[in-house]
Amino acid sequence: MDQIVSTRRDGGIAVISVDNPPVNALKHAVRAGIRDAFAAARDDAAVEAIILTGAGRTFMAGADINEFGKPSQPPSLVDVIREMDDIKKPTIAAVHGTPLGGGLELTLACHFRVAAPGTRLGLPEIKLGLIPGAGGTQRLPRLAGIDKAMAMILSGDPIPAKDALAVGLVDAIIESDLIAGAIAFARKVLAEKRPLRRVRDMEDKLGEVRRDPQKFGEIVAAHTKRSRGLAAPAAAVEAVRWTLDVPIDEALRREREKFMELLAGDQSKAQRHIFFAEREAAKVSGVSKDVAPREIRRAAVIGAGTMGGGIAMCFANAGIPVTVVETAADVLKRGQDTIARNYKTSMSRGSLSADEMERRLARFTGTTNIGAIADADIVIEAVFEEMDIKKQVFGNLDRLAKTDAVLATNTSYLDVNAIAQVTKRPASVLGTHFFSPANVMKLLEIVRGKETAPDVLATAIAVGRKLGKVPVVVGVCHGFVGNRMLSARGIESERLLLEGALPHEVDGALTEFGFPMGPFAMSDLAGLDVGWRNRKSLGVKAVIADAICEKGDYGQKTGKGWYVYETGGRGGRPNPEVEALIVDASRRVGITRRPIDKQEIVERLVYPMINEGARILEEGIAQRSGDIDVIWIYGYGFPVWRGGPMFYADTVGLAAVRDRLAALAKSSGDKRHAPAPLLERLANAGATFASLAQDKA
Ligand code: 3H9
Repeated sequence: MDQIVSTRRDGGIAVISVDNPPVNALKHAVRAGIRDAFAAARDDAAVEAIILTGAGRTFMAGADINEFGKPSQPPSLVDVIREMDDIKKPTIAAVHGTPLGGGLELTLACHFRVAAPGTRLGLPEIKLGLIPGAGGTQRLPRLAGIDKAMAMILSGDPIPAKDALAVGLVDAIIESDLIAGAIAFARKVLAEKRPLRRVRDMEDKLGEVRRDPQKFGEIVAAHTKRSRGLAAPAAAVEAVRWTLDVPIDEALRREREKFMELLAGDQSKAQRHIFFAEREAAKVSGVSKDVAPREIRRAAVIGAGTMGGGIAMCFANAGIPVTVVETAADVLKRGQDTIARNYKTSMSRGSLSADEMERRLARFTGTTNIGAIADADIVIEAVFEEMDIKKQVFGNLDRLAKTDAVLATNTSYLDVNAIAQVTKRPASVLGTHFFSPANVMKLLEIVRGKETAPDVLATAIAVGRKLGKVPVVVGVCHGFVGNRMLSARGIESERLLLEGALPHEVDGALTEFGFPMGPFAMSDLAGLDVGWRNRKSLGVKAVIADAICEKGDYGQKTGKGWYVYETGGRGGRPNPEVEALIVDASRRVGITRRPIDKQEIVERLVYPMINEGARILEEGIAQRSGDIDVIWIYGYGFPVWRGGPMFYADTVGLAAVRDRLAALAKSSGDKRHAPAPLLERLANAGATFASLAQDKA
């Protein structure tokens, strides 16, 4: 334990090093160790300057999130920082890896900061539903200016060392050995007798906004576009504003108070749950840590349509050369043109440089010869969602791919086992369910077939991460986790219309709940014809949706669907023809329409999803409830501050969810709403979905 924080001396320079793998989180022993080490160096007359650094892969990546919600043990980080602030010898933070959150706040209590190249510095608290709680909202604006600080605090995204240097957050980048460089830097500071300015005393960078208070509003507007429903961004803005007109000690006290308030709130609990759930999702039963993923040097994608093209872009973006195979030259060309257009759009928006675009484009090889997949380490088939076509492609892949290649089918619904069976190597086959647009959406459902080998799964997870996705492993069933739950939500949407709600009311209730859009706006975006074709093939009817399609109105692409879309206008307005259709449909089925409030709408759409989630858990299609939450947050826009559907159910109380579903099953006569046995059991025991994971641990 006593080695967690150690001090070594190099002449008059004390080097304090923190060693708490994996990310040097600032747990109690670390905080106490840093405080003691600084006090000892401060009181040692032979020490002239003090360096703080982190051992292993990173400087301190923040407070220990595992300690949140438990009784705090002194010293707090605020106490440690207060003592560091008063040290009269030069203090220097030497950072590498990811100095984040409380870690970055520690550096702001030093007189100087030096960084290794490749360091990424940030205040990610907002992603946990928090604000920086150890001075970050007061010190970062003083050091880097309000605009930059606000961007960092509100996005939570880290910035590279060179940007940090440009804004004054670090004083030097050390190209050679970090510690040796930091010691040399310290000696220079001593030799030049450089003044020791505390960040808390710096005022110059606040001047511009103080003189022009309107600027503050402009900065806020630029950085708060995506904060609907969230408590932390508003708190962060308020806190940064204190830099302008509240004495720093009072501002620091208030910041701490706000931090504690947010920490105790439901939103932060939900976001912390997702932080851990996302990492847990990478741990898959039957795939131990020592299963080595196969090496992926080259990929191939079959199909250059919307999905295939998007998936191929993911590989090219991640630096992996990719062969795109199509059946005909003109289809291939169309796909390649779309890819090039997408990159050009990113370039014109400034998110991609021309050089980088060229590098990415150079990683593509287009061909109509499927034999070209022979050198690919992973092949992803992304052809039509039709079993026969997919089976045919897999027959070819089996014949042509390398013996150790991973063979993936990109599918939203189909039986991966049936596809694997047409090959002589079902152990190498799995499903990948990318979400559209594949180059943008973060979620990747990885479908484990009954024979998929552990190292094949490990490879898919590793590839997913390399592509910047959040991979979640699921089992085989119709629609896997996400779409199967989405279908459960769909059951009630048309019924709500027949009983008295209108599309914009249903959508409005869900957006108010926190979804980016409701089911009707979503199907207008996807195209109503997609669902219509699917229903026709299954022989099912949706009275109102079918009637809209029969008019030739397919949503946004035809200018009319559930809503009417004016050219150039943003979003749609209610479609009077659809409203007439709905009212007429209610009359025909003999329903007297009634007003339906938002709460009822949300319950009737969200609870059936939770019910289906419970079935999915019980069948083992998802390994844990947190996996389902991650899927819904990254793939379907479930509000992150509600923690995903299963976490949300735990918050509401499973007995209440169960009772509501039972009542719904009775009133609708729809057996699908009958509470799932797992939900019933947990509700009776007064337990939660989260408790299932604890039982397993
Ligand atoms: C804060 O600092 C509040 C202050 O303002 C005020 C305080 C008063 N705590 O992600 P990885 C674990 S709020 C505990 O797979 P990577 C993680 O769970 C905090 N554990 O690696 C995982 O464990 P396991 C602000 C943490 O290389 C393992 O480390 N800081 C913490 O892909 C590896 O993580 C943040 O929000 C933590 N803070 O990414 C930083 N961080 O192996 C959050 C990580 O058992 N962390 N773990 O699953 C990150 O963003 C990434 O983990 C990081 C590494 C970039 C550091």
